Amino acid sequence: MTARNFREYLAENRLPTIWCPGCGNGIVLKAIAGAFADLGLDRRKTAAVSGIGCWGWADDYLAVNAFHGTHGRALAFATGIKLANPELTVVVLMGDGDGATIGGNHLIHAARRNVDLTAVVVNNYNYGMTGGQYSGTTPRGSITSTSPLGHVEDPFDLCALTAAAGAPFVARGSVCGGENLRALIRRGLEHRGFSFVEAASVCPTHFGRRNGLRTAVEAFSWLRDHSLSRKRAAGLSEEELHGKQVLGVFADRQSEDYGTRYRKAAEALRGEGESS
Ligand SMILES: Cc1ncc(C[n+]2csc(CCOP(=O)(O)OP(=O)(O)O)c2C)c(N)n1
Ligand code: SF4
Repeated sequence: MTARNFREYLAENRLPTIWCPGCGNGIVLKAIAGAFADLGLDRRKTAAVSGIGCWGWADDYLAVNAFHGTHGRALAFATGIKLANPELTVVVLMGDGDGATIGGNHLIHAARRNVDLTAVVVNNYNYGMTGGQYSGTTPRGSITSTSPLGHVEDPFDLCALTAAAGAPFVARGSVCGGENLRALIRRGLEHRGFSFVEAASVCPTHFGRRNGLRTAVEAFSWLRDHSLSRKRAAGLSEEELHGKQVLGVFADRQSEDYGTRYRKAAEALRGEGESS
């Protein structure tokens, strides 16, 4: 494996992106291209599968095979793509609305099945593309276009959710630490089985603006001030951790992936057929 330059994995002819100035998406895009480069992935054997949303546009900017599916269904398409062509490295790009709200059921079942995919969910705490409605990860008390009085629900902790559903590799990084995010995505890609990497991010245009963060710099500062490492989080009470993003690796274990088990079962059946 030869490390390459991250630019080789960017479709530079499509830049600049359509994303708002100050959006966190660009940092995650660079982290993914960087992780591909670190592993020297063959672009013809790499596929990016996305759903719908601002982040769902990301596959357009990656110089690898791409499939742009429907909202909430990226993991279903990605599962089919990986099973049909196990040689592919498949990365699945979803927002928190896409991957964890409308697509929440696909997320927990992909984790449980342990399909060999790397899911990168950009969590910007709202539906960016459609005007900033609340999603399954919007923090309690936040103002969104559909919670003008302050959101009354508690959010999913996506890492706890996917780890509990059985994902063998689970991690959370942040757009305030692009290099760390790159390393987590690289580890996810290297891990055989379902890897879930959450990128805590910012949507200054909707979530930021409605919550008193007047500029992208203020939105990034908010995220930085509300994030802490697992080490620092250890020992803090639930109340102290309320509204905080805990960054780190939450699961890292080996478990035979779905495709391998499926192929073994099919081969065993074929063997029985030949001997009878
Ligand atoms: C089945 C379906 N329902 C709703 C929509 C409208 N829609 C498009 S993008 C989106 C939300 C995207 O939010 P998220 O996944 O968090 O991504 P972001 O835009 O924040 O990156 C919605 C509701 C759709 N395209 N298809
Ligand atoms: S609306 Fe939000 S998520 Fe979408 S591009 Fe703009 S800042 Fe990014």
